Formats: sequence, structure tokens, C-alpha cells
Amino acid sequence: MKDYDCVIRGGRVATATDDFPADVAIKDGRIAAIGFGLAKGATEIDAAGRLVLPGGVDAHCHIEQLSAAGIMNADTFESATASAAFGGTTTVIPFAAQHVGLRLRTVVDDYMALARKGAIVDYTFHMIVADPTPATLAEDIPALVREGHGSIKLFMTYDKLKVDDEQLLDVLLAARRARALVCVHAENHGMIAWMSKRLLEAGHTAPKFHALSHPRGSEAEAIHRLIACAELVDQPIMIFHVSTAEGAALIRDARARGVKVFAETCPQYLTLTAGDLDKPGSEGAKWMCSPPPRETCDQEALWRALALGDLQVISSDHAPYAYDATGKLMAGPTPTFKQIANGLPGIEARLPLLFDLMVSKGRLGLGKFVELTSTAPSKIYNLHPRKGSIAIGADADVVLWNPEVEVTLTDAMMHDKTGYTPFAGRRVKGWPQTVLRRGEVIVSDGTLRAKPGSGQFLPRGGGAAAEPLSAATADAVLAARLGAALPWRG
Ligand code: DUC
Ligand code: ZN
Ligand code: ZN
Repeated sequence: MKDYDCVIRGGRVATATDDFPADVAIKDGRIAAIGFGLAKGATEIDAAGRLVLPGGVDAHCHIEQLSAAGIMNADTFESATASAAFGGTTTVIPFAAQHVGLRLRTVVDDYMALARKGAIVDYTFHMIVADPTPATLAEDIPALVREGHGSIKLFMTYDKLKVDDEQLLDVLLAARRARALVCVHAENHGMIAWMSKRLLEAGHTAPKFHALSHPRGSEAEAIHRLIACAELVDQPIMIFHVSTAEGAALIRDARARGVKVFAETCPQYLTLTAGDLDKPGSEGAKWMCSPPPRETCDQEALWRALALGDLQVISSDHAPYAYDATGKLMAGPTPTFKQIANGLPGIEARLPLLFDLMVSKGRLGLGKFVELTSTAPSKIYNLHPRKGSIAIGADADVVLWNPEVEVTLTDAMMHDKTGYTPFAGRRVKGWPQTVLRRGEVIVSDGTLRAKPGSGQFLPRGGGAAAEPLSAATADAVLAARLGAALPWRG
């Protein structure tokens, strides 16, 4: 019998911190040895000329999710996770999305069943809380976190999903007690509704006006308010899809004050602008996401924030809506921007786009690429050390990148079911050619080799990221002086 199930030989291994030539041996789905002269494996993979990187962790993607407006994602767990695998991602964190009136426990059970049937890569969930009833807060959140659902997502906008400030505080407190991380879509609902109404009244209905209807200040205002609420109850938060320079600056200030705030951006905010929505007819709908792409100066500010560590993660926010009557054009061929589902596909393009920008073009470099797309999300979401690195004992989620090959992205080459990519036409250098998940080759030679349902659920608590600071804030000191009860303590 061979010592190892598989040995990947002759490649250059890179982690968030190191970059060195080595062979990688795999046994029982885990990395068993890293070095030279390793014994032969039952299978051998020649990695000469390849970079050997940990599989990507996409910590924000919408899969098989029904929107509050009743529009279904184009992807199933099978198609989205196949697409993820082709793009070098081996772990995903999609959503179990509660709508008002639904019991959170039932919602989570339903999404777990869908993933169990279809997922090809490993997965865990964020629980979207849209209806923070006493049962949700006092029963479902604590029990579900104990069962391995260690993060919650809240919306500050969208008619049927948004929580008001009191509900936001209620959920932050429930999460604090359960030790779950709270992720938030932070945009000011009133500003968006007000702008949308006036734009539509003036006849400005085309997709490009979506960008104007989400003023940049709506993000900054909501981030500011969110951070103030999180600080009040001393609850760690993750701010999703930061799109503006002002938003990034607020996060920097809060972190400098010692508030426990994590933040994410997405490839669309680093590569697209509001101008991309300006297309003939309804075509711009394919570039419509919320928050919208901004300006090139925002892209520069986001890159700086990533370099400085103010933003720690780059996720896809894959939200696939087909460009037809089942998705973007559900309200007809010429919908107003307000009738178009928000979201764009990106689960497959995320890593090739970022590899090209960060490694091939040299922006921040290879270590930071691995950190932002794999290691940091796995640490923040408590999947480390199992995921997010090439290390002994870690799951053998390994991607062999060809750093030399050049590819032009097209709609047809994507494996998700959206039917288009907003990144079509971009030429990227570097491609994830061979993908292993727990030691099994799931993509090679452009072919998917794993079965739907072979992805595993990754139970996790909130972990270190969700631990409150328990700092003596000025509010807490005053409350103690007054002998007041401290709802946010203990
Ligand atoms: N905006 C969201 O709030 N969710 C899904 C995708 C998007 O663009
Ligand atoms: Zn969002
Ligand atoms: Zn999203």
C-alpha cells in the first residue's frame, strides 16, 4: 500500500504568508506532508510550472435563493457550485434566507436539504433574518448557532427584508448572546426609496438610473449607523460589499477606535463603474447590483483599504438572475430599474479576475490574493485551519494555477445558469486548471469530475471573530455609575 493517496509534485506552493517550491502529499482527504522526496502516492499529479494554492473560499454568494420579490436565482446548488469549482473555489457560504412570516428553523432545514442534494463543493450558511420575532431571537438563533450556523445576515434596505434600528439592535444582542457574527447589507432605505420615486416620476427609468437611486451617501450613512449600533451592544460585525471610498473610510476609523468591524468588497466594485449600466435598452440590467458599481476613484480607495487591512475579504456576491422573464425581465422586456432584480453572477470569475489583477498585473501580489480570497474568509468565518491554507492537517482543497495562460472571459464559458457574465470581454492571465476538494480531483482538463451532493456541510460556531471585545465603553461606564441594568453585557 502506498503511503499517500496522492502527491502533487514540482509546483510552487503559496499561502497567505509563504511562497516556496514543494511537493504536497494527501492522505484521507487531508494534507499529510509538504516537502521534497516524499514517498510515492497512489496517484501523482505533475505540477511543474504551476502555482499550488489553497482552494478559494467564497464567503458571500446567493444560491437557489428566492428573493423577497418572488424571483428565483438562476442557479441550483449543483450549477452554482460546479461554477465555483471551475473558478477555483472549493468552499462557499450562501444564505438560508428567511422571509417575513417564516420560521428560521424551517428555512435553514430547507436550504440544508437543497445543498445536501446538489452541492459539489463544501458549504456552510449565513442565516438571513428578516423577521426578528421573539421566537427567532430567543429560540431559533441560539439553537441554530449551536448546531453550526455561526453567522447571521441582516438587510438595512429592501422593502420586505429590512430591519429598523430597534430590530437591528435586537438581533445584534441575540447574536452577542449566541456568539454569532452579524453580517450586514448597509444602505439607507429611505434615501434609496426617495431617490427612486423622484427618478421614476421624472421618467428616468432605464437601468443606468439604478446607480443614481443608490446615492453614495446612502452607504456611508448606513455604515455609520450600523457601527454605532454594533458599538452600543459590543457585537462584532461584518459589513458586506463595501462600494465607496466614504464607506471604507468609516470602517477604517471604527477599527482604529478599536471597534470589532470586519468588511468585504467584491470584484464588481474593483472592476466596474456606474458607467457600465449605461447600455442600450434594458441590457444594463446585467450590471445592476446593490450597492451599484461606483467610480474609478472608489476602486482606488477600495484597493487601498484592502492593502491596509481595513477590508479583509473579497467575495463574489454571486446573485444570478437570468436575462429573461424568469429573472431580470420578469416585469417585461422594458422594466423600470425598480422592477429589475438586483444582483450579478460572479462565483466563477471571482478568482481569475483577481488573480489577473493581483498576481499577473502585480497589484498587492500573490500572498495578499490568497489571503483575501481564501485564508481571511476561512479565519473570519471560523473554518480555519480546516480550510484556507496549504498546511499539514488541513483539508486538501488545492488549486493548481497555470500563471501563464491567457483567457478572454465570455458568457458561454461560464458554468452557472445565468447565461451571461458582466465581465465578458475581459482578458485575464492565469487560470485554475486543476481543482482538488478534500483530495479528490473535481475539475481537470476543463471537465467536472464530482457528483452533485458530494460537497459537505461545514458546521461552525461564530469563533474568535464573533467574540465580543467586552471593552468598557463610555456608555457602559455611565450605566455602571447609574447602577442601570446592562442589556448588552453578559
Ligand atoms: N444585492 C443584494 O442586496 N443582494 C444580492 C445581490 C445584490 O446585488
Ligand atoms: Zn447585500
Ligand atoms: Zn448579497
